[in-house]
Amino acid sequence: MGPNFVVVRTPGKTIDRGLRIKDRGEVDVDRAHEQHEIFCRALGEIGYRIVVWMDANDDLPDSVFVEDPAVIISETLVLTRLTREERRGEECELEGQLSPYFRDIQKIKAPGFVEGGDVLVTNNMLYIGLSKRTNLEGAGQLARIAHQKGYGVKMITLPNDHLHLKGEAAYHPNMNAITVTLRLAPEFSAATQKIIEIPVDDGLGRFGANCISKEDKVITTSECPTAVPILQAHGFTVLPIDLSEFNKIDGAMSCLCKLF
Ligand code: CIR
Repeated sequence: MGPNFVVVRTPGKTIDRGLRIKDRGEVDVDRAHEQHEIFCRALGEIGYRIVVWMDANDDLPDSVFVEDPAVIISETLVLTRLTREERRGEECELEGQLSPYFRDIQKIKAPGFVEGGDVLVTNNMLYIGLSKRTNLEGAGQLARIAHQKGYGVKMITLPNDHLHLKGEAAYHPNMNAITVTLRLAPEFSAATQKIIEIPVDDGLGRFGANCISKEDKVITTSECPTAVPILQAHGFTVLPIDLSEFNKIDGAMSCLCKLF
């Protein structure tokens, strides 16, 4: 149950020029590369197989965040439409790499915008964040595709200060659980999965609910130590890693890969 494969992309030398909502300090490019390698190793350690490892593209500083140009709903690959001009082009590159794995490929069309980071896909629902990056038109197109595949849809309007829905939530198929920040937990009150609430604040720990699991093993961000005992109490074996350089440009852990 749940995905086995992963696509990742090496960060470019221009990763320090990544978009950010607020200044959280300079990105150390070498450190970002080291952290990315550790992250990819951790994915392997918990049981994922990296089947696509894309080369860096220095012309697209945020292209390491392969989560955003696509949404995967079971056997369907939906190529999204990224809001920021600086990121346009990432969709085509990801399409070239991922389309051999999918028979059903769909696209979000103008004037719709969707970013994969706003879409939490569970076994029966799509939770779609309405944000500065995902508009109602794009979310509506995605909802129609999801309904055709038998999924329910819930749209969640995000607070202005947060980039994407998935920065605050993650789905854990094998544990039938969703980790979510305290402030967004009420949005998941009708979920059929167990809800694991993670307290975070805008400083350290803001991506504490965004973690990646396989079976009972979970990779968490070391910036949120409070998540560790909570996850352990729910039966997870926790592997914290440091992603500070990506966090500075608003990247949470799940942004760095696409699971399928
Ligand atoms: C951006 O602003 O687009 C990037 N600096 C961060 C993207 C993070 N992606 C994600 O949360 N899925």
